[in-house]
Amino acid sequence: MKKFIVIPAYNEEKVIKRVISDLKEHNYENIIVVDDCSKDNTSKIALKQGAVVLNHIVNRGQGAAIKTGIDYSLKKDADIIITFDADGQHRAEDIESLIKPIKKGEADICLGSRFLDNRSNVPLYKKVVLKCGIYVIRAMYGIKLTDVHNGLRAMNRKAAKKIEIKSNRMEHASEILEEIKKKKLRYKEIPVVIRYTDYSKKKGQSSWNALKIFLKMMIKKIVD
Ligand SMILES: Nc1nc2c(ncn2[C@@H]2O[C@H](COP(=O)(O)OP(=O)(O)OP(=O)(O)O)[C@@H](O)[C@H]2O)c(=O)[nH]1
Ligand SMILES: [Mg+2]
Repeated sequence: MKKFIVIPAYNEEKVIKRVISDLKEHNYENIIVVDDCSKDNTSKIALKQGAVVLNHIVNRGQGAAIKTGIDYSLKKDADIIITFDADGQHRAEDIESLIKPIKKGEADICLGSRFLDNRSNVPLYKKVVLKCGIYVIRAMYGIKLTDVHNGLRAMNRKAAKKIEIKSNRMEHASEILEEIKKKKLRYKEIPVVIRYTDYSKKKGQSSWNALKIFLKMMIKKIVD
């Protein structure tokens, strides 16, 4: 089965080399970095590491970057597409268990969860926001999950074709969940480790941003 790893990236020159080499060490070949008009050397380093680099000419957001990467992978006949963050928070070693149910034909999409076990050292403020998100998603879409904003996920070709990502920015994560429900895709949560480093904590989303994502989502739901 042809596996493609889609990595949305924005200003990740400090860690992108390690992220790509970790994937290569685990024998993943089709590594697609979608550089969203980074101001640093992310593209250059990713290219040097042997990734395919797709460039947005303006910054469009993580959702738009994932869509670009998925469209490209489908054109290249991908059977399984994995979305993987560029900031070093995801582990290549988790991909094998993530894609297992897809390979066996038991799921169309597998979602990584950091809350199915205690291996991820999630900061308290993140935990609170993410746990609240669980109830929001349950109430809005009727989907019961333990982790609703995890960038590590894998989907088969059918799911990748059916899921429409219209939100350019971070709201795409909940949009994907809404699409799972709407398009009646078979989904499964798989335990994964999310690494919290000083770098990722400094660079990642603030609680305020997370709150804004949920507010935007609710507005979208009301307007739709
Ligand atoms: N293409 C693109 N990627 C982005 C953008 N913003 C962030 N990213 C990438 O998306 C991934 C996740 O971004 P984060 O800001 O860490 O978001 P997060 O992991 O959901 O939040 P944290 O748990 O706080 O780290 C990283 O690989 C970033 O480089 C953007 O505007 N465009
Ligand atoms: Mg992050």
